Amino acid sequence: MEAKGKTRRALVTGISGQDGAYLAKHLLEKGYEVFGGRRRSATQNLWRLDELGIADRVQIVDLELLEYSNILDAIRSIAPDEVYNLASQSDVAVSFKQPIFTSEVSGLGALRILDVIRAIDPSIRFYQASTSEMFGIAAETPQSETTSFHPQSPYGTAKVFGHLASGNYREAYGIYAACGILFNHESPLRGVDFVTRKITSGLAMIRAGLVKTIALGNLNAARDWGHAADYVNGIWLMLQQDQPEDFVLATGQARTVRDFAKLAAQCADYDLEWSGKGIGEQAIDKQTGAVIFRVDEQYYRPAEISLLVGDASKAREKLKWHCQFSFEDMVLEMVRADIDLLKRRGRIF
Ligand code: NAP
Ligand code: F7E
Repeated sequence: MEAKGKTRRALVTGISGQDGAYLAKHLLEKGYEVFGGRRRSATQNLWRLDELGIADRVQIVDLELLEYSNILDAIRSIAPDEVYNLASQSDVAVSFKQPIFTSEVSGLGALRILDVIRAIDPSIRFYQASTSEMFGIAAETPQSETTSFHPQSPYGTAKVFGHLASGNYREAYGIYAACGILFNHESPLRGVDFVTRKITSGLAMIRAGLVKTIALGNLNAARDWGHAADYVNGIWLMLQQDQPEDFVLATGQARTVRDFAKLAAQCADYDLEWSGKGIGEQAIDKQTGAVIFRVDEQYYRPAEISLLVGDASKAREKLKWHCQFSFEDMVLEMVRADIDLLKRRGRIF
């Protein structure tokens, strides 16, 4: 809902992350005044805003999700119309090593914001970044807004908490809280530890002679991979409805990690020969005999989800949301962007 005669203000937590950057750009294009919440860090980590050319248009504010008083001060001073909670310890593998920290940030962090909104201005609209990881060992395929949750990681369980807390504040206090249950979405701005960017950045580094091989975990895991630039439009649309509701955003198509690696290698002009199974699987460059991909057990997880694929019918019908990028376009863009990034800036980040 647009406040008449007034520039709308949005606070985006997790501004230094992939989605924070794309959403900030989207909101600026919609005419918002954008405030980006960033936790304190000794190093400058706003390179994604630079890459999108918006670094000087986003107002950066201190925002640590572990600190209630910090959230209170930020929201009180900004007086936003909309808060998009994208901040999270979002790495599933890391969540097994840091389960308490992950739950504090990715679970309780959402509740801290909700409670600040309840206390100071319940008319502020709130978006919570929920995830397909909540489905875990899924009760049905594809997964929709009505599929039950069975998470397989501390990250997934923390996100279930944030999701349920948002629903509770919606029902108990009438707060406009909407959760986007987003399936994996990628881009050239994806963190390098996630498998897609690990592959595309790894290929760029192999081409530049900086590394020899990319070691991966479970190549059979299948995910529903979309493009982050498409998904932030869906996120924004969720806060523009008459009533707050939860929505799945997904492409409806699943591919394995191996499928992604094969296509990315093709985009980087490698002709690979795959052989072996399980831990012995590898892919060799037919031209040089060099091992480009191999499997390493250290990247297996204590609990894995073999397949996640989403049904975004509700978002397509109610939000009129749709994807512009195909899977093939996205993989090509990511490979080209990493090759270009290495040339321009001399390193991958
Ligand atoms: P991301 O790139 O990992 O960004 C996470 C952001 O959260 C970073 O800005 C990070 O700051 C910030 N953050 C971490 N801990 C914090 C804390 N204690 N206080 C304040 N900020 C903190 O994640 P993303 O891919 O953009 O995803 C955005 C959101 O959507 C996340 O909540 C994620 O869990 C969720 N999600 C993502 C996907 C996906 O496929 N990308 C799918 C479903 C849901 P630093 O830069 O300082 O680390
Ligand atoms: O793993 C497998 C891995 O780390 C995808 C986050 O944004 O999306 C993301 O979580 C699959 C898994 O993403 C490697 O085991 C194989 O099955 O890229 P990922 P994720 O765990 O799906 C969801 C929706 C979120 O909400 C999260 O925040 O790939 N895999 N080999 C590997 N994964 C990694 N990272 N590294 C490997 O070497």
